[in-house]
Parts: sequence; structure tokens; C-alpha cells
Amino acid sequence: MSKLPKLQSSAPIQKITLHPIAMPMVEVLITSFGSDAGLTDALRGAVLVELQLANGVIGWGECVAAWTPGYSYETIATAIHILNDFFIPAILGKTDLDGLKRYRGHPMARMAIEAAFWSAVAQERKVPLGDLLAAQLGGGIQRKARAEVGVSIGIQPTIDATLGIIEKRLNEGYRRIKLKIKPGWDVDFLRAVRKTFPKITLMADANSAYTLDDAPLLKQLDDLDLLMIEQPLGYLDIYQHSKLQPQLRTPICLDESIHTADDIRLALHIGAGRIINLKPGRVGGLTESLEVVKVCQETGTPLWIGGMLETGIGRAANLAVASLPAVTLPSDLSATNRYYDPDITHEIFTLNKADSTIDVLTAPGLGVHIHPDRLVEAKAAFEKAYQKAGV
Ligand code: OSB
Ligand code: MG
Repeated sequence: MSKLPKLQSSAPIQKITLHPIAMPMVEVLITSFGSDAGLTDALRGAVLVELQLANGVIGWGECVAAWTPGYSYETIATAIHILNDFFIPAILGKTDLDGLKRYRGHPMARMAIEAAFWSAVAQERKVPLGDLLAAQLGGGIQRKARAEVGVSIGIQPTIDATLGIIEKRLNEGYRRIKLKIKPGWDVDFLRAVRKTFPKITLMADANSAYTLDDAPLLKQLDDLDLLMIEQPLGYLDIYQHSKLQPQLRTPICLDESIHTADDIRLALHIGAGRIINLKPGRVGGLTESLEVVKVCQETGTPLWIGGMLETGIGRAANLAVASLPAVTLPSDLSATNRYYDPDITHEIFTLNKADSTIDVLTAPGLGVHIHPDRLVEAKAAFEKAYQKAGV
């Protein structure tokens, strides 16, 4: 497939404003690496990026880094530093993002800028972001009208509590259930779930909690007909996963380890996994996301979009990516009421119960709009939480 065209705005980037926010979550998601909840009273921190072009068009993006370097090395504080001191000065006055190329790393900060720029360009062109992504991919690819979605369930105090939540999510209409696992909360737990729900589409996410020595334990999951096991081994590892996958029938899905499209080429080449989780914030933006989409399309690798507990701003961008036809498995893009109530955007995402999908946005640009009063509140909450967290 051909090279992706460069995205350019018709007017230069005039102004970029950062809005650090903290949002109360409906429920905390506990993973094998914990959660930030103790630190911040179940407040999800994020940095929203407001990018204005000289023609007045505005785009928004969200940086999904968390308070602590748990899932990735980036934090809200490093993102604010990198954005203010390097990324923003590198692109002000420009009509493209080439200025970012001289800097390395900080993918979540990078994605926040890319999302804001791409949504501004989509707005200028009067097309929804999903259409712009499809157009950049080329080859006459059309976006889907709905994205298939599932729900992610954190580690609970008891198996019974988990069974209750699964039941509730199934009743809400989610048809793919993802369960977080960790050592001691794995085989017996998943067996109990499978026994209670013999037919549901089930998967497990270990967030890097195991080593290759755990292969015999992980093999026991093969009897449970899981759709996949997500990131069982090291958060930077591809090699060890290539030693594990041949021992399992269950497909391995790589999340944390994948930072570029070339990481996927390597992983597929050495047999480290069979499914890819794409988080635009983890791979450093929408351009790299399209490269990931291209590799998966070319190699027929099943792909889905991961979530980072985004507000409506980040969720809208993820949904646009999830609307590309190469995204063939249900994404971690649940309805708004599973994360925030209320969200920071006017628009809310609802689940289509009949087919476990969410409608892709069709308004020009990002397709969602900030609620100004809630932005003020969320910025005030950030200032309070930030002092308390001492980060
Ligand atoms: O591993 O997918 C993950 C949230 C924070 C950090 C890592 C992960 C997650 C999720 C969230 O699973 C899923 C969602 O946003 O619905
Ligand atoms: Mg994951």
C-alpha cells in the first residue's frame, strides 16, 4: 500500500492552550498494576489540548497519561512539561506537525497534539474525523457507521462481585467482556466465570503481570475458550511473548509492547502474538495509528482499539479510529455512563443494545463539544488533586 499523505491545515496553527483536568470516575478500574484511586479519590486526570488555527477553526485532543507512571512511563506532569517546553513551540505558526519529528518519545503527549490538529483539519474540511482518517488511508476505504464495542471489568474483591458486574454489563448489551487478571486472580477465577457464563465472548488482560515461568499456568486458560489473552508478559517485551505464544492455543494480544507499526511487523515475524490492541496514545498519534491499521490490514491481523478511560474528547478520537474497516474485533470503547456522569462533552456515547455497537460520529471535526462549565470545574478539581497527589 502507498505511503500516507502528509496532513496540512489551510491556515497556520495560531494558539494552543492546555487544560489539565480531573474528572470523577463512575467506578475505578483496578488492574494488575493497581490504580491511581488511592492517590486521587477516583479522579481521572488528563490534559486536554485546544488548538486554534489562524482562520479561527478549533480542534481538541486528549492526553491519556495518568497521574503515575503505571501503565506507561508518561505522567500528566511529564506531558505538561513536554507539551509546553517542546511540542507546542515546535509547531506554532506551522501548517503541519513536522516540527515534532526532531523529538523522541512521549507518545501520549504527541497524540494529544495530533488529535487536536487532525480534528481542526477535519473541521476545516467539513468532514467527520473518521472520514478524514479513511481518506488519508486511501484506496477508497470507507469508514463504518458503527463500531463494535465491549467492556473492561477491573479486579474486584470477590468472584461473586465480578459475576454480578458481568451480569449487569450483559444486561446493558455488551457482548464482549474483558476481565483484568493478575497472579492469584486468574485460573480459578476465570474458570468460575466460564462456568457461570458458558457462551459469552470472554477475554483476559494481564497488563504484564506474568513471566515466561508462568507458561504452565497460562496454558490452563486454553480450556476456557478465551477470545484472547492481552499482554501477559513484560511491558516492553516482544521476544518472550514469541516463546509463550507457541505454547498456547489462546491467541496473545499485544498492548503495552506495541509502540510502532514496525513493532507489529517484528511481533508477527517471530510469532509473539496474533491480535493487536491499538491505543493511539500509546503509539504516538493518528499518523502512526494509520500505519498500524495498514500493517494489520496487509497481514490480515485482527485489530481493536484499546481504551485509557478517556473523557468524551479522547473517546471521540478513538471511535473515529475504531470506525476503520481494519478494526475487526470489539474495542474497549464503552458508553459514557460507564466512565463519567456527567462527561466533559455535551455529547454522550450510548450503547446500541441490539448489536453491542456505538454509533460513529458524523458531525464535522471531532464531533463532540466541550461543556464550558464542566471544563472550569474539572480544571479546579485538577488543581486540588495535583496538590494532594504531590506529583
Ligand atoms: O490495559 O487496556 C488496558 C485502562 C488503563 C490502563 C490500561 C488499560 C485500561 C483499560 C481501560 O483496560 C478500558 C477502557 O477504557 O474501557
Ligand atoms: Mg490492556
